[in-house]
Amino acid sequence: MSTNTALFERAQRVIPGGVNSPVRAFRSVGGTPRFISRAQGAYLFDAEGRRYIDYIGSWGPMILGHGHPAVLEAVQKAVTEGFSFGAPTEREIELAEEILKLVPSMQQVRLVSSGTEAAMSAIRLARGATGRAKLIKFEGCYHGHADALLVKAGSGLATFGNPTSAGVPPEVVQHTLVLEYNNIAQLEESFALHGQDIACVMIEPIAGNMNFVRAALPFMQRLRELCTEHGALLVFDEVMTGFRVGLHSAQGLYARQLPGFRPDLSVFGKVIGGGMPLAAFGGPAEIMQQLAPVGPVYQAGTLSGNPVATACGLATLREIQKPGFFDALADSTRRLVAGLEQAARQAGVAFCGDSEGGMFGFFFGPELPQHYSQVMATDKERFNRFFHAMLEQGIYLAPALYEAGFVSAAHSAADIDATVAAAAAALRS
Ligand code: KE4
Repeated sequence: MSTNTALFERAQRVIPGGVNSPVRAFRSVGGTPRFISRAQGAYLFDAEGRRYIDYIGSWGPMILGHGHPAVLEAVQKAVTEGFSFGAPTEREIELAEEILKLVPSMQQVRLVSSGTEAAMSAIRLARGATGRAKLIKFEGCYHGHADALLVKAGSGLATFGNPTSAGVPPEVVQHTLVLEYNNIAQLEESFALHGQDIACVMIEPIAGNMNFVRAALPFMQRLRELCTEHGALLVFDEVMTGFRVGLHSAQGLYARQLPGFRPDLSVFGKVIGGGMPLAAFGGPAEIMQQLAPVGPVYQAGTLSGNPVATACGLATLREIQKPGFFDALADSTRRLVAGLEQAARQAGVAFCGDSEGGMFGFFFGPELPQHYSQVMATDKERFNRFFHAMLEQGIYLAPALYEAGFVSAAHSAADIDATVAAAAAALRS
């Protein structure tokens, strides 16, 4: 049996950083990543045979838990029928119809293979549909690694972003403006300066890439108004929140509080693939018809709508629609956060948390951050100590203070209680 350390050393010889996605390398928290050999229900098992209660859930997709029988059965049947055809299938129609049934802001949807691809394509579509070039995103929000989105705030609102990654030429991000999340004044000023040139505003409605930060209602309402006033498209990046924070995603939460509220375009991923490579973007038919082969905006993908991935996603979406699914999941997640907060209070540690549906976050600080700089001002050193103390007790949390956590339907009350007990011990250390 190889140890995690041996596997990590071997991996680093053939894969950059030993991982195929940076956050998995534990660089933010330090230490050796766990190489997972299998998973079942709420649990991961690493190469050394250790069991962990899983609060990553593959960064969101595994809302049912690992190895759900209905999903397994659907995928096993699909693979016997064929892995990929490069031709349309009925199941792509079924999945599209299922997604549109649950997302009334969309009349058509295009399936792709990753959240990055979906977000990148949504921006190209917004630019094509409006004939404009500029886009607004918010500091701390992550929409995948397309060049135009790897950008940090410029110096002041009049200036556009600077690349956050090597290999992205400045001219590629010259049309991207980065604002502070929840900052209405900056929204007003940016639209006053650039309103007629803005193709879209892309936002994580609950920012899971800042751990867990909600867009405040007045902010979201003003954002919707300004986009409408200036003819810019409001794009909800629901790759993480989609079918995770509720059956009707984050946009359903805002529509309940702001009657008639809807984004213009939406991006989905993670849960809709159930753990297989599948993502999507969609919106009103008049906008979606701008996409090839009907319209002038090109977008394509060899494995888009892959028959095995659509089987996995469809089985997952059918399960989460069962009566009481999200009530039970939300209760479980709320109990977890309340337990962690209670443990922190008893330990005299500044700590706060929040959750929506099966997604949660927590911070070592006195109050919930409203934007990126407040998130980064929380106690990172304390977070990292807590992360490792929990990992040692068999609790696998997100290995970075800016990442969200995820509970599945497979997490039992005993799992939640065990996690809270481990936190009490970890917070005393
Ligand atoms: P992917 O290309 O990784 O499928 O999706 C990109 C993406 C887009 N939009 C949002 C809101 C996202 O959260 C993501 C990806 N999320 C990260 C977790 N923060 C995936 C984990 C990783 O990068 O390995």
